[in-house]
Amino acid sequence: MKLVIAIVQDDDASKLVDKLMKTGYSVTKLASTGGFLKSGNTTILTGVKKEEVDNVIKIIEELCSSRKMITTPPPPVAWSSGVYMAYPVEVQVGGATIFVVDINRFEKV
Ligand code: 2BA
Repeated sequence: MKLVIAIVQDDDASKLVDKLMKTGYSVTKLASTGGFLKSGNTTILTGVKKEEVDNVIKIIEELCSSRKMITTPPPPVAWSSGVYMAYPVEVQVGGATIFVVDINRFEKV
């Protein structure tokens, strides 16, 4: 069994969860925050059989779009008394960042 962890944009999360559920996969949706943009994204967890992983990734690819965002990165949490110059930057936020990890043991009690 494998755990597919997908970090997706909030705008794509609902339709992705709906599609995964309709296809028969169990899903957990977590509110998460990207370290760079410090803005919300969504992390989807789905535990599936090894042979289902490619299908899950295909569904994610179909429903999650890459978008350009122009943003001003926030200042570091702790910065000295120097002047902070904030420049807008354009970043390409991926459709999804996906990790597939082995599950050693899966129990429902
Ligand atoms: P964030 O960390 O908020 O990053 C949002 C986007 O900002 C990234 O899109 C990337 O295009 C850009 N970016 C990130 N760090 C940067 C940096 N140091 N300098 C310039 N641009 C930078 P994605 O790569 O598609 O990542 C989207 C979200 O997926 C990330 O949000 C983060 O929450 C997660 N993520 C991506 N790679 C990860 C990893 N290796 N481990 C854990 N989470 C990851």
